[in-house]
Amino acid sequence: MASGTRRSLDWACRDFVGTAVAATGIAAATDYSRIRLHAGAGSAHAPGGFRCPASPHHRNRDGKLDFYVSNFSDDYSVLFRNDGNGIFSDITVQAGLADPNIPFLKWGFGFLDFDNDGLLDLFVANGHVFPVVDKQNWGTTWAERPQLFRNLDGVRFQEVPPAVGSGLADVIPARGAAFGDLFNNGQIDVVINNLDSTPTLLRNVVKNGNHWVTLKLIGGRKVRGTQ
Ligand SMILES: [Ca+2]
Ligand SMILES: [Ca+2]
Ligand SMILES: [Ca+2]
Repeated sequence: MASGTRRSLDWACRDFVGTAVAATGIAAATDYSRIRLHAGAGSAHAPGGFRCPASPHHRNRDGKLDFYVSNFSDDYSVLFRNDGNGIFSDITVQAGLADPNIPFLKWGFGFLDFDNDGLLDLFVANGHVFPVVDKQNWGTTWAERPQLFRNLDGVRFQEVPPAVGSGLADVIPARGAAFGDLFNNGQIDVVINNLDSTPTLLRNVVKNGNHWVTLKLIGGRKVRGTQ
């Protein structure tokens, strides 16, 4: 893991080729060289006390939780691959995630399988902190569109084009995002919280014939695997 301080907004652990659960924190400045793993506790720590659960119950394809950190504008967010033994490699460029998000100020994000193909995709909520950027020629804006990156093969991502009239084309002052299957139709939707304005609900309307399974858990807390 390379050292150096960057202005980071959000970070999370996730096996981006699997189905693990992530937790996020907010960091004003992250020195990546100081992020450290506590293998015994099954968690990772970043400066400022942010903790990322890495429960062994979260099954994934290689069993190793990877890191993603969202950064300020004029910088790209970073995807770290967990190589094991406490070694993380910056694979952002290799994954195709560097150039597309440099102009944006990235906040909340999440790995979700929006097209139900078994590969976790990446959604990022964007929005600048300085309204004055709209009066400058800095190549960025106060309100920004969110970004969705399709996971092509477990290694590379490709941005989904923001079709005119779709939620991906809306420019909003986003600060965070939450994910879940609203309407219980097997497709993950997104709710974005915006600064000084109403939230944005992005309904997933992808139709590709892929399938899903919904489980209804029953029983009390003593039932193994339901807690
Ligand atoms: Ca992994
Ligand atoms: Ca997918
Ligand atoms: Ca849904």
